[in-house]
Amino acid sequence: MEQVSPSLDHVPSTQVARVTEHAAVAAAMLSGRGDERAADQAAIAAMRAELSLTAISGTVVVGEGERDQAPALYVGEAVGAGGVEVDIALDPLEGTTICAKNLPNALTLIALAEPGCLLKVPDVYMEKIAVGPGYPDGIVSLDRSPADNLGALADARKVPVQQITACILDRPRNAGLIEEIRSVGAAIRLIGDGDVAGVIHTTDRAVTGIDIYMGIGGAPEGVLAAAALRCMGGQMQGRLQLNTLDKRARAEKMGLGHPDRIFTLADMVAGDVVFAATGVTDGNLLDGVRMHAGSIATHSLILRSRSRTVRNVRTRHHDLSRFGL
Ligand code: VTB
Repeated sequence: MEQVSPSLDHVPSTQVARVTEHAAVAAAMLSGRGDERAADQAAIAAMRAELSLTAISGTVVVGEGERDQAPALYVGEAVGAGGVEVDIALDPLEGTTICAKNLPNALTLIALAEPGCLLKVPDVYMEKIAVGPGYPDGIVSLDRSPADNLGALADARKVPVQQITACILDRPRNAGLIEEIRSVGAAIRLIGDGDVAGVIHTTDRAVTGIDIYMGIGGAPEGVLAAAALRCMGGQMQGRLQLNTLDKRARAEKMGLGHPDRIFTLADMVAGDVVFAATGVTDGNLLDGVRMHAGSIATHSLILRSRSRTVRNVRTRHHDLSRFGL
């Protein structure tokens, strides 16, 4: 019989789901407590513990930071119990502030890809533009003005631009963009944090009301968002914000090419990828963790690019010892 080498296909979705579920429960136990650091640390520890039981030989390529700044899940860290070789992008708690304040859309995130298939980015900002599936290729681009991009989207949807809603991080660095979008008459959903959720929300505008994600957020979050879009369909571009000599030098050392280079979705994530997200707090697409007497409920999205499988997984956990309870 032909020998089939183990691949990402052999990593069960449930095993990947457990990683984000465990981190979500740990974070949720501290949500609304006003302590971002405690929630983040709990999520990191839980994700790391669950990864250590997962049958993979993983390398973190997008993680909690460089080895000297992050004690756990740092870039380059080897994780897993041994098995299929994968590169990993993760964010044990995307939206530490929203979790601490118990606001919508805090998530735990992980993406597993074939080795070499995730873009290694420094921890800098990235200008992003993303739309969901169903539009002609190249409908939006960072090369074009916001007005042109919104106009193209409105034309494709056969609606006036006033019916387009862009999701943007509420930051002074995005103020110019916000003004420009408002001047053409489109609506804006301003979010305090959590732009991976913002990008994912473009994939289901009927539910979320978001047509397009725009503006400057974190580069690691850009790669994670690209992993989700690769599985769900959609288009995305990113441009690193290398506004200091030090950042330029770091990017050059990482072989990222010209500082103004636009990265396409395919540049950010290639090959097969498995993506998992679990809701920590309630959100537009995922419910947050619910604690019940004797059980805990979680809601996750598990995606696989090769098969375009979209799993919406609601889980009741009765073995609470797994979460240290
Ligand atoms: C960005 C964004 C994230 O934090 O990294 C942001 O991509 C940080 O921006 O989704 P500031 O430095 O301006 O706070 C998030 O919103 C949450 O991690």
